Amino acid sequence: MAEGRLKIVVFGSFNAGKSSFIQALDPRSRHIEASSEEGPTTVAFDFGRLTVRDKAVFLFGTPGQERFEFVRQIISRGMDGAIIVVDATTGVDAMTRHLYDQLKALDVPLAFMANKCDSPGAVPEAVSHALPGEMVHPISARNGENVHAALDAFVATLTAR
Ligand SMILES: Nc1nc2c(ncn2[C@@H]2O[C@H](COP(=O)(O)OP(=O)(O)OP(=O)(O)O)[C@@H](O)[C@H]2O)c(=O)[nH]1
Ligand SMILES: [Mg+2]
Repeated sequence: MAEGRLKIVVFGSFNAGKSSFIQALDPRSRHIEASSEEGPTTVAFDFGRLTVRDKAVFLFGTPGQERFEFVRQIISRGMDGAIIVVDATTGVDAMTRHLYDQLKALDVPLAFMANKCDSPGAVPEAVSHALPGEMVHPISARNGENVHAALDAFVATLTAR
């Protein structure tokens, strides 16, 4: 970790809410998107920054579409921690598992966000059950619920290392 700075990279399946999560944490964050049938989709990256526990936290959001593997590889360089955003209305899918396996192999500190908890169809407990032993924080990137507390808890684990 560079002194006083943390690079945290946000991963997750297409449409999980990665860009919305970064937007909720930093309203001035920047996003590079293209239009798709489901609305805007990230084609390069998101960038946000905020201060957490006296650290300058740099948040990089990745594209969720599988074909952007090369973008995820580039953005991942030098990360101090990784967050995987899971859509709690659809649960842990194959792409989430693939990202999880890749990050575990890198041995990078990792936390999960079970997103869309404002939605009546969200089942954050199912996300936790599918990921035994992992930190899973229920959040809503849409209304901002628990996003700052969840990031704060993750940063606490990074700075304690
Ligand atoms: N109900 C609800 N919808 C959400 C929430 N977060 C994101 N969404 C919606 O989910 C869709 C995808 O959100 P994005 O933030 O663009 O997701 P993403 O993971 O960045 O998507 P890609 O970059 O295309 O992989 C949008 O329609 C959002 O409005 C949430 O907390 N609750
Ligand atoms: Mg996005």
